[in-house]
Amino acid sequence: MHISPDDIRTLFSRAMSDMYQGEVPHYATLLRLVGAINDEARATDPVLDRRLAETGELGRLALERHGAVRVGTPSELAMLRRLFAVMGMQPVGYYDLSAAGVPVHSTAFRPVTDEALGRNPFRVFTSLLRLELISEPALRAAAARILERRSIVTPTCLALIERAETDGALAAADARRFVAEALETFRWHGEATVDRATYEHLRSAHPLIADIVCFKGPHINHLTPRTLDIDAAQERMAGAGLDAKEVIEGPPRRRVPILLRQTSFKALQEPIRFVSRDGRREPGAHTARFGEIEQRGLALTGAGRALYDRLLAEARASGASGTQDGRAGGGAAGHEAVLEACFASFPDDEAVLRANELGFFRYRAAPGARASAAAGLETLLGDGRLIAEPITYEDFLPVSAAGIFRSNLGDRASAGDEEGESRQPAFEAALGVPVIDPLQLYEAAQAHSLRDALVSLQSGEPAGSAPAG
Ligand code: OOG
Ligand code: NI
Repeated sequence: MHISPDDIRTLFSRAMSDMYQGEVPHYATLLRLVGAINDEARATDPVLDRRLAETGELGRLALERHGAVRVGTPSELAMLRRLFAVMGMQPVGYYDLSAAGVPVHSTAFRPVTDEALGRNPFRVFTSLLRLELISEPALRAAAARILERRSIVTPTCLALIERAETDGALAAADARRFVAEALETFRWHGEATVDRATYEHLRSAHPLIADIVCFKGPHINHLTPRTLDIDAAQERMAGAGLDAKEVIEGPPRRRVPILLRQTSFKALQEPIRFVSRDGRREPGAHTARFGEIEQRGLALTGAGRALYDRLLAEARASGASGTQDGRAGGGAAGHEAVLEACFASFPDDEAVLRANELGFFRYRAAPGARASAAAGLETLLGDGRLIAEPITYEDFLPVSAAGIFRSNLGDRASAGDEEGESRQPAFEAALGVPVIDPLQLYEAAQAHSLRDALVSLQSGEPAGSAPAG
């Protein structure tokens, strides 16, 4: 019996969560905190609770999380593309973080259909080191040589990936073995593959380079559960013993949440061991792994996103410095006040956001409602026969991601990459396929839902049960 990629993804995301709770006990604390806050948010806001149930978001809420990993070479990135494909995860979006002084570019592997997202939206933000940004030629060559020597998937994992590729699916027993083997790729290894001097040298080029190059593989560096109230989470993190970053990344708090707001607890210092020339193990410490929380809101259209980017840039220019170094000029409250003032011109009402085409919406027919093909959209929405619900943003934000990276790398500021030219073609060549444009996915989801809703209004049947044709 074959098992669907969606089910393999759920097995995998559960296994990753269990593994990370064992590796980073603070993550277990974070999960408990988010679970409690989500229960409270649903209890105090029945409208929100009903909508979560009606849109199918409730089922995925407790499952929902993203992870992040970093690889060193194009072939490692291509290998992860094949591994994630077994679980129905495709590369969506391109994020260039070098403009923010972080020497990587990234994509997110995630499910792409409404159905698969509804089952389990687990995503992995995956970054590829840009070795060419190491300016010292000898160090660059050394890093490349170290990376050449490692292989990030086990032989059994590779065999199972190949089987899934040839057969188009995995049998249940193979799927379970695949999940167990895939975990090995992302497990933490306290043993560095290099000596202390090499580690320090790479670290001095950029802490991220040492994290990517000096270990056996791309250890998972955080997992992020989804909360319904990130302000409450931020407030209560310290009380739960978590060292929260100073400000929440992304848009300000709003009545209609948009895009993505994120906060994190700072990376832990973990013991590691270096190899030394005489074969002995030498103790050291490494700081890379952390925990993050996010609140997801409305997916914005191209126009909505352009407005978001402009207002965020204005906020940063006028002193909301959280995204610069994790610290706000006037403290967290000052940061939030500047953001809110700058975002005052961003509509904060669902109907206005929809009418101005700033966000994407999913349409459905009210139960039992009928309408002729001639009735206009606004009429149907106005009299309640047609219902529009915000489509959840499933992706990431480059400025926020840079802020998250930075707050976990000792807030190290470094010069941006000055090249004007896009590196997306090079990234896609490494990946072996083009990345999917997230806007096209949201547009298609909106268009399909509207078409189905209108069909069902005309037939009086839910779209799924209408006769094919
Ligand atoms: C990835 C940081 C980006 C997010 O949620 O924006 C990220 C990393 O630290 O590797 O996870
Ligand atoms: Ni993250």
